[in-house]
Amino acid sequence: MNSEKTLHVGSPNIGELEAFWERAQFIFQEKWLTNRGKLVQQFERELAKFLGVKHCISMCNGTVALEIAIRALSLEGEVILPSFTFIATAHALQWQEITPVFCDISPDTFCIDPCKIESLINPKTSAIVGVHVFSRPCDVDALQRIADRHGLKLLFDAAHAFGCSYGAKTIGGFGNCEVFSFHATKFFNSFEGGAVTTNDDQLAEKIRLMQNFGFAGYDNVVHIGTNGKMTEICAAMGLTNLENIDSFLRVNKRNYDLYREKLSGLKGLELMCFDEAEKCNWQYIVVEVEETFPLTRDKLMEKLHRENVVARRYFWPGCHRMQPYRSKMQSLGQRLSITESLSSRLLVLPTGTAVGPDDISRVCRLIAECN
Ligand code: T4K
Repeated sequence: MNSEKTLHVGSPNIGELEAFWERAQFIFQEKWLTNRGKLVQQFERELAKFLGVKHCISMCNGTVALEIAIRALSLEGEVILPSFTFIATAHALQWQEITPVFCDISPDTFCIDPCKIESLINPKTSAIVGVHVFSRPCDVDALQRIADRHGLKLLFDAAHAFGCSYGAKTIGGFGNCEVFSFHATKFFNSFEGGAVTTNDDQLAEKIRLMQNFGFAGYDNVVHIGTNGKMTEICAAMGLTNLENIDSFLRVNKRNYDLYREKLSGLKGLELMCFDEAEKCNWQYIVVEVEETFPLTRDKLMEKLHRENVVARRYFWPGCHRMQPYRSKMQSLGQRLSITESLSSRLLVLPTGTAVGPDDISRVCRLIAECN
């Protein structure tokens, strides 16, 4: 067994623990653990400010945030989304008996390809869900134009894009609403957590009610709802990590630059690039393993795993080839060629504050040995 330190893709970014312990003490002093406590309220205010959006409604996780947003927008029938995403995006729709209609992605952004959407629209279509994959934004303007032309709702899954921008505007205020995940593995985490952000007052009000069983006051239920609440300890973690966001960013950028330097010149291996004019969280180190590389992507991953480098092949094989959705796609006879090709060639490498320069040298040395 290899004794070298295990390196993970999703090792959490954790801020100053002193500040976290202080907040934890405050929670126990107040004896207020959940149900819109003071820390959750502060968390929502600070996040809305950070994201430059009017409303931020915190949630227990990103999946429930998606489910509530979908419900609050009254989506039904069919919804168009990329297959190249974490399975939660598709499940959040199917869970509510809405049919996910998978669309191919653009090879330039790895996000839903606006040119391929309109042929999928029919009278049953109620919305488009764009996913800002690996910190890079969707073509928001093109998606909005299509949504407007066909009278469709537009929702963004922004789980990967906290602190990123589109057209120099921070992601969070686009479409009807955007949904974040603050899972441990995300750039910005609150252990588990999520949020829906929007500039629409009425939608925000509805989402807030739905997140807390529809309660408006102690005994007054005015809406159907569920339990999507964030706890105080999660807000404590979120507030602490928000204070440390700049240092997370610095480490991620340093790591990205090191990977770029050490992987440059390797034949058949392409590091995913970012638009330097946009804000980016640099949380994803994604390499494309081309046919000219001596190992296949899967063989390279196996080699790295044997050496305790837990690289991940997100989002292989694509939601449309996962068991719950596969048979439906087969019956439609549809293929998503870019999704299928990219998902068989992309590999995500470890980064984040738990990964230092020596670790990156080790990962790159292992990759270079194959070349
Ligand atoms: N939309 C998108 C586009 C998403 O990517 C996600 C979640 C969602 C929606 C849903 O949001 P949430 O409901 O999760 O808030 C992980 C995460 O669990 C998931 O949150 C994330 N996307 C997805 C991309 O990655 P897995 O099944 O790959 O997790 P797991 O346990 O294999 O962990 C990933 C790596 O992180 C491992 O190598 C171990 C490491 N790790 C993990 C945890 C939890 C750590 O080092 N420390 C930790 O505490 O899904």
